Amino acid sequence: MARHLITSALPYINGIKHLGNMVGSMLPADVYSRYLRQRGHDVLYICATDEHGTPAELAAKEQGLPVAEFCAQAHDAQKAVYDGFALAFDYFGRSSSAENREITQHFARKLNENGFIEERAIRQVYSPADGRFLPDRYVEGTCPHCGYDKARGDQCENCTRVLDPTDLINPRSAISGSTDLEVRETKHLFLLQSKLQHEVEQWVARHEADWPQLASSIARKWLNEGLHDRAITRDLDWGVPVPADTWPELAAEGKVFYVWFDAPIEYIGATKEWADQDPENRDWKSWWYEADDTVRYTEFMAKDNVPFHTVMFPATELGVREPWKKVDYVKAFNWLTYYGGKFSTSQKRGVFTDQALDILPADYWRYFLIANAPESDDSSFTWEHFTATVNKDLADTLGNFVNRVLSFSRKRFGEEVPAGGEPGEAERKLGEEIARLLAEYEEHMEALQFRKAAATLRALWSAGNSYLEEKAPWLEIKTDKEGAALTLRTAMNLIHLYAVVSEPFIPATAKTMREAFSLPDDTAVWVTQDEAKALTAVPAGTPFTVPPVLFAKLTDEDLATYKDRFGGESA
Ligand code: B3M
Ligand code: ZN
Repeated sequence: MARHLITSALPYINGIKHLGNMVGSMLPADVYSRYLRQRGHDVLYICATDEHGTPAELAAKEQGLPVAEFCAQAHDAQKAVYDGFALAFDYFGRSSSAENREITQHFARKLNENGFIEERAIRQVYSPADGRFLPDRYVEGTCPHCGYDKARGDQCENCTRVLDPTDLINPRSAISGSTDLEVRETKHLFLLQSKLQHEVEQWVARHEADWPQLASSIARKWLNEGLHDRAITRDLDWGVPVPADTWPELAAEGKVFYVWFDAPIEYIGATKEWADQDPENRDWKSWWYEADDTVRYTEFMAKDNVPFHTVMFPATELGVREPWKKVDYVKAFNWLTYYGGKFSTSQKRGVFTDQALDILPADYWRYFLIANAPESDDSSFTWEHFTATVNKDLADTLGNFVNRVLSFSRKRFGEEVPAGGEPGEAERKLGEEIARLLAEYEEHMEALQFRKAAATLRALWSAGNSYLEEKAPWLEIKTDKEGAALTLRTAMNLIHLYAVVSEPFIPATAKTMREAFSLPDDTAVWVTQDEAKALTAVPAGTPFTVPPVLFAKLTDEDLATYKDRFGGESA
């Protein structure tokens, strides 16, 4: 048994996330966490809302709310959606917490003591019309690299390059739209990443062979371009304040840390929040500080976040010169597109997570998204693909199997699992096949190959269908009642096995399947190879009920409605 620390990229507070965000971070982290818990590991899955920075201030402004109030509401709104998706976080925190403030300030003091922070006077965009400095997203303009005309001062959404507001061509204020901008001098703290380049390189070199190629290639690219010293403070009202004991002048000017400085620290902060909420979790530090080899730390994120997690946050952690746990495995994702185009929060294109749950229960989305996760490449969401997958895999292959077997058995044998004769060649073959697929499924899950795992899960469901077609109990019963009973008992055991092993993907449906059987003591958390071969966990005589249809078949009319509501093509 190992201890698994798992984090998924912290969703920005500025709005409800779309399906692309969900599939690239929180959902696969949840599937993985659930799987590891079922396999008996000690898992701590931590996430939080990322609440600082200009996106939060701008979103609050748009809603006419004070930032703190906006964030509190937006946090609850996001949390409700994640509950709806059945994301089983151990804790879902807030980067604006007191815990994060404390740890972020501690990190900054330590970096300073160790010579990795320097105060520098820099030139910043100032807007006389707005009466303030305009950091990051407060400035918009044309990207100097790709020419995209809605680039923001911190990063170009189009080419993903990290920018400085003064880089933008034709800059304008995102608050007032004013183009009357000037550049003024002001003091900020710089993290001297260039001094840490060598150490980060060595650290990456020790780990990259284990990482997926997408993560290591991005880390390499950043290291090859060289680590630059970066301003880690901003002129904003909302953020972790620069500690006055160390930088009295900057603190008096109201400077706060840059959101990307405190956001990854919130992985630690949220763990402390978790501990502060419940005295039973007091050992929080053992996950992070001087953590021994039994703690394996896995991070989930989309590819635009990879540089921050493979290079910059490790640089921060290294520079602190304290034994904070660093990531072991970086699971990075490409983009999920909407009909080949971009999902876009700012342009409201695609399907948002709250809308998705309005349409259909979480399990439909969880399965479809993971089965089509953009792992080795971008993948495209289309309503055609979604409805076809739901109908084929969920409604036919799994749902129909479950209902057919249980209803037929009830009709012919009553409300208890029938006994039937001794298993024969068909059952032996089936058991072998199920055991083989289960081993394959475990292998893919352990390798964090989610698409392959989903495909194998589907193959497990299919194997049940093939068995049923081969034995055809509805014909068998006419000549060999005992044989039909055996077939049905075996099929019911498959249903129970599906309930156990499908749980990471479709937890609600898994629960329904499991609860169809009144087993006196159903504590099975996983299925061993021997159990998979035997298929006898549900013995004859077990009372059962027939659950309502597990997955509704989506009609052409449904498809037309979805396309009509969300647009069937990318813009
Ligand atoms: N909030 C960016 C994003 O949501 C950022 C991730 C922070 S992870 C520490 O894509
Ligand atoms: Zn660009």
